[in-house]
Amino acid sequence: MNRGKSDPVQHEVESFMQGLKKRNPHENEFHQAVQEFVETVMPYTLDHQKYRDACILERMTEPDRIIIFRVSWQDDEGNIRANRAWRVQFNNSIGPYKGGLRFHPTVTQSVLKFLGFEQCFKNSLTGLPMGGAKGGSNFNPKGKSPAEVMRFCQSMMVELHRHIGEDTDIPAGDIGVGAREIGYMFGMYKRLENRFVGTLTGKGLTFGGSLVRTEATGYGTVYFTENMLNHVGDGIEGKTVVVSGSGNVATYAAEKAMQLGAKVVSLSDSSGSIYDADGFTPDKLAYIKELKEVRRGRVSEYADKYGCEYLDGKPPWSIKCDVALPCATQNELDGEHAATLLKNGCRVVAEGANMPSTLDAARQFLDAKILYGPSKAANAGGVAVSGLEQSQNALRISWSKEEVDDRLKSIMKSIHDQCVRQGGGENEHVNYVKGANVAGFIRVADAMIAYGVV
Ligand code: NDP
Ligand code: 2IT
Repeated sequence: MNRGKSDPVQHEVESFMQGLKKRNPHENEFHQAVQEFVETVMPYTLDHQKYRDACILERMTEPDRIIIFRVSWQDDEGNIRANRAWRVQFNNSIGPYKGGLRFHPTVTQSVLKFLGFEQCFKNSLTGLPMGGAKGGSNFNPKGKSPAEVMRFCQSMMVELHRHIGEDTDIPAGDIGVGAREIGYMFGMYKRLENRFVGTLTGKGLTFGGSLVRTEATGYGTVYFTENMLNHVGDGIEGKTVVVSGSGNVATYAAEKAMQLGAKVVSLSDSSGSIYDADGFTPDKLAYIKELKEVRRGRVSEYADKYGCEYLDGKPPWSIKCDVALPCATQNELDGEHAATLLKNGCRVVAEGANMPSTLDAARQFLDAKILYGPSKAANAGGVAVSGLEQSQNALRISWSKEEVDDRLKSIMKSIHDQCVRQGGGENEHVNYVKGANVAGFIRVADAMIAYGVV
């Protein structure tokens, strides 16, 4: 990063990106994810000729396949509706395809390709045998009745079921897809296949779900944050934490940070942010979970009820904090937000969401040498426990909460240590972006080389 024009690495990155943009026009999110990746991995491949000889970066940025299909369904008034859905099966070199499904009006092929691409390296970092995939639809669940959501999920599965399987591709949740939607989709999958197998993860506890999967992404992000702080002789206890989002990842990140003694002062949704200077309590957090998950309301209702500050239409990055945990969506934190966070003394950023920081924001965090945990590493806890759910399903057993939580902690520690190995030395400042990208890359790339030209 920040290299001059004459730098051979910069030259390689630019010419690689030129080709990628030409092959994938208008896919800005995909370009962004690949740019961030190749900036750190290109130098490694220049030092290790075998990856260049095998054309690994060119092959790795081309998905194995993309399935695109129509989902027709009927709303409560009897109107016929049609949405578009995708499954991007990106790379299965180290295990069956694995990754979430997102239901949101902003879903496009570019968004799902960036998510599927990053998933390959995130899954690799977990050390579990999982390839990378992502899917979803531009269906907007907001304002839909439960019956409409059910009909959409069932119609989606009527097509999706032929492309997935417990040893082929195992979807899970993401934005707009939680326990309710996984239940509807698994019910239709089981009916169509007449088999009870763990082809989806994030299932309910009575039908093959794993304890701690619901909490795993948010908890994992905070375990990773604690690992980064411990590495420099510090800890999250007593720190002021700002969290964005108020969905699955955000609420459990807030919960774990509070359990470890931090003061969490904000959460947000797509309409605005709440700033509770006193900090949340378990009761206040329970109110937010019920508000967002059951009543599907807005966080502004919290501000009304508890009389705290509400930042209408704004993200929470202007709030003074030690630790920022972006847990809502991609590009929610731009260069201006990053400058404000740094100016206000924020020294730790860990990404619960996927690619929440723009390239400009990420560069500022790297230049300022703060503890910056990128999404591939920091939010891998969710898919890691999905992998553990698959193992439990295959063995037809269920592990206890403690057993799963201990495994989650040790996976997050191992991801942290891989980042330290590849992104710095024991006593140096760690570049976690470089560490996560290179460590994730090596496992996938070496498997691809072992297979020859396929
Ligand atoms: P949820 O649907 O549970 O919650 C999403 C939250 O983000 C909501 O508060 C939503 O607000 C907010 N949000 C969504 N889109 C926008 C937007 N365009 N602008 C501002 N806020 C927005 O999703 P999750 O918590 O599961 O996912 C959050 C992030 O974490 C995503 O980036 C996802 O890819 C990532 N992630 C999720 C994992 C999982 O296991 N679920 C695993 C790893 C990463 P509103 O209510 O207004 O829509
Ligand atoms: O982005 C992600 O890692 C997820 N949405 C979770 C994927 C999974 O398969 O559990």
